[in-house]
Amino acid sequence: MSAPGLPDGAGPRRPLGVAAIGYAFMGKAHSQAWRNVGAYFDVPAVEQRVLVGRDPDAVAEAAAKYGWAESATDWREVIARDDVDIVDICAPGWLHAEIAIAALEAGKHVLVEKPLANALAESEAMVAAAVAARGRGVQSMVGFNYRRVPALAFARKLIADGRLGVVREVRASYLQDWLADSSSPMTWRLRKETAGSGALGDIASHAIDQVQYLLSDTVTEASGRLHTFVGRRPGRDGAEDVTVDDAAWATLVLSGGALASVEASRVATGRKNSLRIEVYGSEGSLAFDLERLNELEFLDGSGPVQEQGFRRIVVTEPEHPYLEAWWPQGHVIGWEHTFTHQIRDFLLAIRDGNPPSPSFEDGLQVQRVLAAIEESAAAKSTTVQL
Ligand code: SOE
Repeated sequence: MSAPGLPDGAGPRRPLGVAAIGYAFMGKAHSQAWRNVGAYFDVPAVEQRVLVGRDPDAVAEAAAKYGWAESATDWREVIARDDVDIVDICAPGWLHAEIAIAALEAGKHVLVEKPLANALAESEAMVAAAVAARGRGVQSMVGFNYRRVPALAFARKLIADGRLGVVREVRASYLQDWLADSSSPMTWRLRKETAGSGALGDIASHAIDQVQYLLSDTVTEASGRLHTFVGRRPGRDGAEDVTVDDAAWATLVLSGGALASVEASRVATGRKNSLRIEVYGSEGSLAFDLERLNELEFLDGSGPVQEQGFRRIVVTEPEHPYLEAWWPQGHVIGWEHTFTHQIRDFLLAIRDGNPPSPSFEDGLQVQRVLAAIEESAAAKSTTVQL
């Protein structure tokens, strides 16, 4: 029998065994993707073998609900199992490095939720483990799922095809309001030791990844500002200090000469999940908002000027990225589909023996930008070269 998930050798493949670590919001989102991917896309067969979490009863309940054959509480035992080929890490960021490195060393393909880790040194160690594992045919990927929004994948193609000419400016903002209420309680996402940072690592990371992804370019300079508006929130034993930012702003310079502004907030009252991206080029422009994820605004500057203007493309045609697998043309998809697309691409990369994208190196590059913004914010008004 050939190795699971690797290109065919002598015999038939067995399904790839998957373990997911974490069963909260992201574990739930990834679980539905593992459950659905084979029904819609032509990918290697997978089996949802085991879901891992700390609370035995809660993880058993989640496993039964989300389609996992079993549950477990010890991730170390799980990554040692011969019937586990893929480890999907949906646990909070402070656990990413330890689990990912151990899983890669055990020869398991690894998908890890964004951001890659909470600290730069951890991310560097993860990249070293990923590079060593890649040499043994073991793949790794970081889950920036918005790369798999069809409209954004299509936007990248339009930019790569030169339809915007030379890209000069990008405005990227990711605004949410789930922390706008000052009485919202503490969570692990508001403590530096568990989350690393606030809006910066949680959602500015998506915006920064998009800027680099859409332009196929790299940030080389950053200056930034971080702010916490609600310094104390109700905790288990009374009011507790919030130790991360509520909002983050940055200006970035890309190696190709474009400038980008990035703004992220989890206290932007009224904005629910608005990842908004505008790209301005010498010959055209694009605009996208995640709250309307099936749409892309495109201005094609090649026609007569009196006929120009942004037009709304409804990105629901089978010719658009990922969409031929879903519904007849014109039928919209949702946020959860991006995770299914992500797993589709991960499985095809494993099947073909190709490194998936975004790689841990791409994740590290985002971490470098986050660290530069933090450094600049701490120094108040310094521009940091990457
Ligand atoms: C919370 O802000 C959050 O769930 C992020 O952690 C996700 O990455 C983002 O996709 C949606 O918002």
